[in-house]
Parts: sequence; C-alpha cells; structure tokens
Amino acid sequence: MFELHDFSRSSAAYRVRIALAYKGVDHQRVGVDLVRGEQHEADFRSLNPQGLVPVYSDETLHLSQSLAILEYLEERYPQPPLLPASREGRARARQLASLVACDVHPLNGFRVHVYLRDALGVDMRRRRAWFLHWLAEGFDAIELWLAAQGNPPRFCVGDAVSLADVCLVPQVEVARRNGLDVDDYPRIAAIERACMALPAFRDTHPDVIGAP
Ligand SMILES: N[C@@H](CCC(=O)N[C@@H](CS)C(=O)NCC(=O)O)C(=O)O
Repeated sequence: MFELHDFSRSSAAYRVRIALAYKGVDHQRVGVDLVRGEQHEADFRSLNPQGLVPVYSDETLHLSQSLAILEYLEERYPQPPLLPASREGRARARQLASLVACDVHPLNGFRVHVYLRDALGVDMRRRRAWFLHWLAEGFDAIELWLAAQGNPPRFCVGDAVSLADVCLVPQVEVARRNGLDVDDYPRIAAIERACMALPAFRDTHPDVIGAP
C-alpha cells in the first residue's frame, strides 16, 4: 500500500485526498505537521527536497507536486474518471486546475506568508491585504471563466466532477478560512455546494481530517 504524506490544512494535499476518496483508493495517510516544521526534517526532505506536501510514496516512487500525483492516479486508477471524455473537456479541466494550482495557490502558500513576515517584516494587516488581493484576482478570473462556459454547468466542466473541481474546492476552503466572501462569486459558490454534497469532498475536508 502506498503512503500519502499530508497536512490537513494543505489545500494542495486536500486535492489529492479528494481524488483518492473519489476513486476509492486505499492508502496510508502520514501526517506532516507544517506548523511544527516537520516539512524541514531530513526524513521528509529525503522524500521531497522542496519540503512541501503532498507526497505520494511507494517502494519505487516518491512523487511530489499535486498535479503530477493527480495525473498519475488518474492513469493508475482510471475509474471513476476525473478527466472528461472529450479532448476539449480534458483541456479545459486541466486549464482550470492549472489556474488554481499554478497561479493562485503559490502566491498565498505558508512559506510565502512566513517569508513576508520573518524576512521582510510585513505586518499582519499588509500580509492579509496581499493574501486577499491574490485570492480575489484569481477568483475573479475563475468566475469569468465559468461564466464563459455558457449554461451554468453543475461542476467546473459539465455535469461530472473533474480535476478542475478537485483543485477549486480546496482553494475555496482556503478563501473562506481567510475571510474572502465566496458568496461574491455565485458560480464558484454553486460548484462548491455541488461538490460538498459528495462524500469524497466532505470526508476529506480539513475540519474532518483534523490536525495535522
Ligand atoms: N505546487 C505544489 C505546492 C505544494 C505546497 O505549496 N504545499 C504547501 C501546503 S499547501 C506546503 O507544503 N508548504 C510547506 C511550507 O510552506 O513550508 C503542489 O501542487 O503540490
């Protein structure tokens, strides 16, 4: 059985937890407490020199980067699929997943917050302004992207859950936890509601997993 090195409040790790639960894949969860700094310990760095969760690990493969892990799981456990049947649908799902994972999430990561605070001496009010600015910019773009899809889809791409939802919902959780009013984004909020009606999203939520 493989391991998932995970931290409950990591949105990147929450993506992988959702995919594993959606596909019903048995695995061993290993908590890495980011607040206590366990990501900097030598044992964990030997799995991922970047010191970031999530990490997938089995006898022969140590894989970091949630998008790479998600694609790997999709190939290894294709049912139920998290990529649409059509080429266009798959491209759109990957587009939105990348928007969240590559352009929104990295600006607001824990290490960014720590660097702003400790190395640059940015106070909490201005760190919060930074955080909300980049979140809102990303959410504005996602809401417009969803509007451009035509009839409101049930999920990000059509009527089935895809990698796009798997990436979006954890980012919404981060936004809510940090005081962004997600109701200002009706399409995002509706998709989040549709996803949270599913056990794969609900049972892997940070509040359900508990710390670390
Ligand atoms: N691009 C990476 C991002 C991973 C990432 O930033 N993980 C955060 C938690 S969400 C982390 O481990 N942070 C540790 C730290 O900031 O020290 C991925 O998608 O897996």
